Amino acid sequence: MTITVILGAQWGDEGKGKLVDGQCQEAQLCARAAGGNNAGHLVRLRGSFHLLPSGLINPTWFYHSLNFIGSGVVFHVPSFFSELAELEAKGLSAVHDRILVSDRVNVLLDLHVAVDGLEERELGDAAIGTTRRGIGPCYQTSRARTGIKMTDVFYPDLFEQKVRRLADGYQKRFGELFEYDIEAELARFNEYRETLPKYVVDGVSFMRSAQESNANIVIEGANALMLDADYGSYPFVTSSSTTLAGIIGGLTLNPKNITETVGVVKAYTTRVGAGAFKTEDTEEIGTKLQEIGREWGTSTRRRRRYLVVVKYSNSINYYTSLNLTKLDVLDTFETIKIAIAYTIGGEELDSYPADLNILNQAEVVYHEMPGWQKPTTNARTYDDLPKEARDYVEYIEKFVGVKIKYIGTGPDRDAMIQRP
Ligand code: 2SA
Ligand code: MG
Repeated sequence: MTITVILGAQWGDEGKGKLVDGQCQEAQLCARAAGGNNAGHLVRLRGSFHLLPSGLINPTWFYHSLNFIGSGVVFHVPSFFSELAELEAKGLSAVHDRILVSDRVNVLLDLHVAVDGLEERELGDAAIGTTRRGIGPCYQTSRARTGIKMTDVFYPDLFEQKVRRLADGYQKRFGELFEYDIEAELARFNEYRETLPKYVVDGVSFMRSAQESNANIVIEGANALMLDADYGSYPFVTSSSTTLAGIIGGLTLNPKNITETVGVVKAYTTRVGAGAFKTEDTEEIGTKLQEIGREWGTSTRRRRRYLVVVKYSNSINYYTSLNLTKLDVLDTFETIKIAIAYTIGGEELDSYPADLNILNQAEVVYHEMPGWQKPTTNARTYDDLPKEARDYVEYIEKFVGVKIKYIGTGPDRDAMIQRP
């Protein structure tokens, strides 16, 4: 049995999907632990999916594998069904038989989606830049103990009472701005009450059996460490726990069973949404990274610095290995500039600071390395890489103190170097 946990080590969009995809080929179970339909994978089949685990989406050749949405996830039922329908429309069969959902998930209502937009609006200039999918409000009601759990759905009166209570509260808070069709939502759940049971299982028992059954399990982290509600660049974070701890809790894993925790690190850094980004590069280099790196998201911001963040993220997740992605994006750069420390008045900060004001004052210390200026696209073995590229890889390994086991060298599924 193996459990491989795959986590984004920066602000998301590191390209976790490819590793998850590869690892799933040997797995019997692919699971998600936290977050909701704000996670994302853009796949070969040319769809974009946000809630379903990748094991269900990508491969056409491991129909035998099961997929599981764990208790820590906030679960938007319409997205669940529409993503399943989209997969079927693309010709994937048996998707309905290969996906299960924990009975302990919090149900993300359209009510939460409405509130997400209003809260962002309320924040004005200080808006978080959320995905507006209701993630924050759903985790809020969960922690306020007023949320809707999956089990509530099956008690129509209780369900209605809880939804009405929530809606009344938001109506008071937002007045006319709160545009929410409660009757339509309640009516949809009359349908879901019939269609959902097939997928819902006791999440704790399910994970216990899975771990006792000798299965190979791949766990797909959602979002990334720097978006973690406690350790990320607060308040510009998501509302879930995106750490290894969130994975263990969201899925009830026996920590001793975890065989590998892979941190996925992009060869350069980007983020979407708001938040302190002092050395963001909007000039030539940033633009070039964005173009070559196919960072198409209109709101994607790009930067070069990152090693301080990766080291910090390793102090939280204790990766057993790293996956460096999109190395080929750096192929044409003359020099590679890596942020290795923050200083204030010449004194080095220990780590990524909790206080973003301190971060704003800090100066960034860069380490410069010569670029390789040769194509690495489609390199398949470590020795295929130019010496300068290997030096870069080894510099990161030494700095972070974790082995880079996987190196992504292009968009193709097999454009990945795996080191022993
Ligand atoms: P939210 O909606 O409350 O979770 O937003 C809060 C902050 O978290 C950021 N955020 C993300 N940033 C990058 N990628 C995200 N998800 C997908 C991905 C994107 C997709 O992993 O690729 O589905 O295409 C993601 N989710 C949340 C957001 O920008 C806010 O800063
Ligand atoms: Mg994305």
